[in-house]
Amino acid sequence: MNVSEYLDKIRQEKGAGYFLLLDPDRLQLPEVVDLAVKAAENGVDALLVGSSILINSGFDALIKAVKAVVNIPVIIFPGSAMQISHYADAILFLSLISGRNPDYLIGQQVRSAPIIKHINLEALSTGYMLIKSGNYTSAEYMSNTSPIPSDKPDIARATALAAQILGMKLIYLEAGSGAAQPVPLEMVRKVAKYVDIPVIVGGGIREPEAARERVLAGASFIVTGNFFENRNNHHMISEFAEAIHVPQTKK
Ligand code: 1GP
Repeated sequence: MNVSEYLDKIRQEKGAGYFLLLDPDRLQLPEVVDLAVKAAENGVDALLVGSSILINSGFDALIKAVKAVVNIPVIIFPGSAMQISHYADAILFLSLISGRNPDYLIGQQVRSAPIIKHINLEALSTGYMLIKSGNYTSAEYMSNTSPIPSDKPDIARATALAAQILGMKLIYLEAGSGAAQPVPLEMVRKVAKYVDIPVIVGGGIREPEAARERVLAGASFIVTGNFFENRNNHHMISEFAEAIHVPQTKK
């Protein structure tokens, strides 16, 4: 079973899936490995690995180390074409469709596509949409793009639909790591209702309730990152997993 099939299975069996983001720039290798093990033991369905800059070297070594200790898929969530590793199970092949910077719409993809083919890495075509969250985020700065205003769900759903028609397989609604506010429920609801492809929601989710509300609004996958960079919060991983795994009958 490839990662795409695994993700479909998670949605069917659990209603929605839980992704935990490991940022190599924010945690040291032993901390990453420790968090990965706890995530896998406490209901996380897949690990995302990536960073908006990637200051720390050793991307390959980090993914190899994580793969050695977990059985759940490790999926690259790249900040740029430089973040590719053959140790990963798949990569979110992102196009930043909320922005109008050609480098992040197609330039980085042209650079990375031949490498992805060469190492035979599964690529999950993803329409990546930055949503204004209140504060100025790293993703916004690094991509040199404007996010979609959080009170403009119609722009968001039209953008997501365009991605679907272009053949993308996933939508990622992103408020940005450490966002002051997560993507608003109304926007999640309108986008999820308008497209047929699964919607990932991340950025600024710090409470299980906020995660569950977004699943009930139609999100198929929830991402948390920042919150678990604090070791004191690790005991809450299972609470998030329970909140996110809402069987279809309860939706
Ligand atoms: C960021 O969506 C992810 O790209 C996760 O965001 O770090 O705010 O949880 P947080």
